[in-house]
Amino acid sequence: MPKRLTPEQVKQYERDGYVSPIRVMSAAAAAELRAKLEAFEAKAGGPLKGDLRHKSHLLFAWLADLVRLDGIVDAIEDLYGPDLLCWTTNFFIKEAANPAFVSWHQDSTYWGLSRPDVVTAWVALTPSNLSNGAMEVLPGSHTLDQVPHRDTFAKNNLLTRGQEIAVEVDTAKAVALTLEPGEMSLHHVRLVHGSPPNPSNDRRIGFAIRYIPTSVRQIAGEDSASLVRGVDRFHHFAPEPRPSTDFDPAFVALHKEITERNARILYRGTEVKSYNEPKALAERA
Ligand SMILES: O=C(O)CCC(=O)C(=O)O
Repeated sequence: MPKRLTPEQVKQYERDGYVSPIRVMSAAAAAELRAKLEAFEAKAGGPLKGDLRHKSHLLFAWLADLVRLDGIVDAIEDLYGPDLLCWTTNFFIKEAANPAFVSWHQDSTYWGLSRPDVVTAWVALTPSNLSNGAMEVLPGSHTLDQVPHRDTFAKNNLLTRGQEIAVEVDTAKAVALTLEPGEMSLHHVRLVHGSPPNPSNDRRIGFAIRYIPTSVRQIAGEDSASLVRGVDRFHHFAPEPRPSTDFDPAFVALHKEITERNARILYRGTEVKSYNEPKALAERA
């Protein structure tokens, strides 16, 4: 018996490559998380940038809690079993009235993971809908193998390399995953997805948490991950500690080291060496 998903939702994930929406916290709790992010941004003098958007659960204790939230991890366990790592996290923030977008892509393209047993929990901290650039998916496209992508490094593309699918996709079949604050969608690493810009007068904030079973390996370099449930009998990833306060200096140093190593995997074969380089920042600004 699944812990969090219904048997129909498990079947839907297998058939369509996604499940949405799933409530994981109240709207008020999501608003509190948004307030914590924006309190940090107010102090920092602007939107979260560069490497701070990646593996942010190693910097903010409240995100370390979020990646371990039972309401999320129980659903992941229903799909991939009891031994689970959070491989990475990424903020997808679209500012109000901003051209930032996400091109059609498969997540698996540059991640270097040994098998496509990887699921993203995309947690909405604001509404995400047709008026502010909600994520759209092509149902069933996760059953495709890895398809070719081309790197565009387009300025307003929120993806690391501005990568886009280099084959025809039938966007007429796309489904928008509309979410209220405190809801999440789940999507498979091979599912073709993307999202248009946000023309609305408020930000659209999503926090993408990438989970893998402990048996998955990294084949493109050294890597680390956070055990969020069960036991790691494989030790394919260096274990990451859990911060108990925000911006603990030891964690700031560790996060820098880990995101630099991570960027070397994601940007391999290009000139870019870090999320903080001008080329990488241009895409994320
Ligand atoms: O936030 C978006 O609109 C797209 C997110 C995405 O591509 C992902 O989570 O893999």
